[in-house]
Amino acid sequence: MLTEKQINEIREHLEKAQNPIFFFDNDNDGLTSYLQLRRHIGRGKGVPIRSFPDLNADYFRRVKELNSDYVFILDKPIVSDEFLQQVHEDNIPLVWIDHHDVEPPKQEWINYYNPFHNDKTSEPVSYLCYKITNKKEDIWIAIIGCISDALVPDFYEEFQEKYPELAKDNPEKSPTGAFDVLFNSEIGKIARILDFSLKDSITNVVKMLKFMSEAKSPYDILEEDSRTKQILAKYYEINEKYQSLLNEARSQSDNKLIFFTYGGPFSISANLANRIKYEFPEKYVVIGFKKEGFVNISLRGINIRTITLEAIKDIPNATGGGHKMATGARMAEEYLPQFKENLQKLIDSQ
Ligand SMILES: [Mn+2]
Repeated sequence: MLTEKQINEIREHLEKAQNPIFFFDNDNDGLTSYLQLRRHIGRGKGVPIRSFPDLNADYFRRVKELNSDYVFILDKPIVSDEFLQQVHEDNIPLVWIDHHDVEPPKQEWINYYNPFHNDKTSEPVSYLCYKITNKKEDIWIAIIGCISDALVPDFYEEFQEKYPELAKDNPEKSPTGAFDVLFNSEIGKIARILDFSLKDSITNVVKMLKFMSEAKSPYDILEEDSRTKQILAKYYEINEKYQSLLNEARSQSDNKLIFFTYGGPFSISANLANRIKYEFPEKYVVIGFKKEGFVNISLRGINIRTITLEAIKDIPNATGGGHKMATGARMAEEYLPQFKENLQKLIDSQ
């Protein structure tokens, strides 16, 4: 966890920021972290990071365009040196909050916060943001981020008291429990609606962010009106694809390793991987999204961080990393068979 001192420092940065820009990881943890901070101070612009593996230098353009006086980076483990250098040259304060198992940046001017470097814990950034803002009316937003990142937080019961019909009773305080909520409750459905809405066009994402920065309750999202029409349409569209991809991935379940790749207009690998892992907890799950000669891969399983790093070792230009039980990797598509073979060997020797 972050220390009280660190949390106070972040609060002070937020108060000082008059026109901040928030770059956030393009998933529910990133999104709900941004939403909580934005709703807390009532100002600032949010930009989901779609570059992988790092926040690349092109994004600095947005800092200029918006004339930002503060840069926040949420839930993104890697940021390009070029981006950092440009922020530094323009003398803009940078606050970077992350929870991944990575080395801290060397530059002393960066205000870097990561619970992992305090006590090896890795609470989702949305959890940290809830502790920073302390905004009870946004508890549902924090819950969406936490369950999407495999945590049943200490404020779950409070959420359940407030929204009993959206919650699932007494989930175990484990990743399985979090996914039990994610896949078997109304708040889980709302989480998927938001997650899928991040896959929409930039124009529609901007509209969604505006809507979400003003939404009064989780019910606003379920109710179809002019503001939610596109969000729900996107949800139905992606959900159909999601269900059919799930069926394809399930059909590989007689192996210890479920290895499944697909292509198409959007990636929903993390979501697919979480769902398949939830259904087959004893298996290793590897889901790859193929695009333009490259493949982005989500991996789940025991010791998967070690396994992932080992399996990409002899693959040219492959990148990968993440958490103990959940990682991501990227490589050229031609190396997929080799990668699969490496994984199979490592898993067999577990
Ligand atoms: Mn994330």
